[in-house]
Amino acid sequence: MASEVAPAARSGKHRVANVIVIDDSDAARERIRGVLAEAGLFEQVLEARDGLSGLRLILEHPADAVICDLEMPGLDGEKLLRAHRERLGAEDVPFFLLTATRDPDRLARLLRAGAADTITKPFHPAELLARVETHLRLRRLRAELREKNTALAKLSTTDSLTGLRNRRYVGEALAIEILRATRYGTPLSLLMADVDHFKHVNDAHGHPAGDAVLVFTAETITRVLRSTDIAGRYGGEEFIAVLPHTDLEGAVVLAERLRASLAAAACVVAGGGRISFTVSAGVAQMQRGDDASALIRAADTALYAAKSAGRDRVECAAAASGGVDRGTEKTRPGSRAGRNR
Ligand code: GH3
Ligand code: MG
Ligand code: MG
Ligand code: MG
Repeated sequence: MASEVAPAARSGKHRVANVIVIDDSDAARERIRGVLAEAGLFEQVLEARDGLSGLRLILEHPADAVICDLEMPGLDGEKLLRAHRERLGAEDVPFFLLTATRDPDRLARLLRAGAADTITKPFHPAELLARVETHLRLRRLRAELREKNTALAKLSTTDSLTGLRNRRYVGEALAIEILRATRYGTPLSLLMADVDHFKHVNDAHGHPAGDAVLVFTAETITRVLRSTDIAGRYGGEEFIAVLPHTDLEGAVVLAERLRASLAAAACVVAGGGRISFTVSAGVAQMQRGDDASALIRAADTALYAAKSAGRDRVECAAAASGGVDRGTEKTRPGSRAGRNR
């Protein structure tokens, strides 16, 4: 049994989708419907005249509020309340119980069971509305709070210029991926890339053009990497990517693809100018016993080797022999650089 509430509903300030009204008294339901329609709180009123069809409504229709009679033959309001509490996604939906009882213990039990409020029968329209509105307002505020928290969490883990993850996020993700790789014995690699002579880009084309190059680099990184890789801006013109399930060889292929892609492309900046630039990259594979900073250090050493060897190239930290030493190996014409620990 469903009834559209119109046209009074259209005037509601904060209308939400629907409310379920369950009462074995036709007169009571009619009165509630009238009060709700007058206030225009809901788009739709779904009604049930007994506990069983009320239960079906509760389980089948996601509601924004439930107003339910406590005393009904068969399934009473308390049983429906408990069923509603268990419905997935209903945790935040206010459930009101209408009751003639004044027994404080009973009322307390209903509130403890999760009722948003109890409303004494025979109810006064203004009181019913005030209680319902209060809980709808609280629900709306909670939803806003959740949204703001999500936005804040995103903000606090995102680099505002490039939209990539920031250093803090990647650092934490790396620590988790190291634990995972250690636990499951899967390879894990880390890539560090740095724009070559970036200071010159800023000097020659201006800071906004430099920013555009950073955004362009970030977009290329996102395109080249797998969706399971975790890429971030490490600082200034330095980028980092955590590569789960990737050994050194795979990481070199990826880094080389990134390097070649950027070397071949040009970044178009405001005014139509095109800026060609290159990056150097260092990659390292996690060795037994590596923590996040050891792995970052290894990739950074390889990056430094790529810079010393002339830039626009990829270098990798050599796999450790016996877990003691890890040098770097060239992948394009370049130099060897050692890393001892
Ligand atoms: P190398 O090839 O050795 O990496 O030289 P480089 O010029 O790229 O490196 P250097 O560390 O000397 O300079 C990095 C420059 O990056 C200096 C700094 O002003 C610039 N920079 C850092 N963050 C930003 C940013 O957000 N936007 C812009 N446009 N420039 C930035
Ligand atoms: Mg009744
Ligand atoms: Mg640089
Ligand atoms: Mg740098």
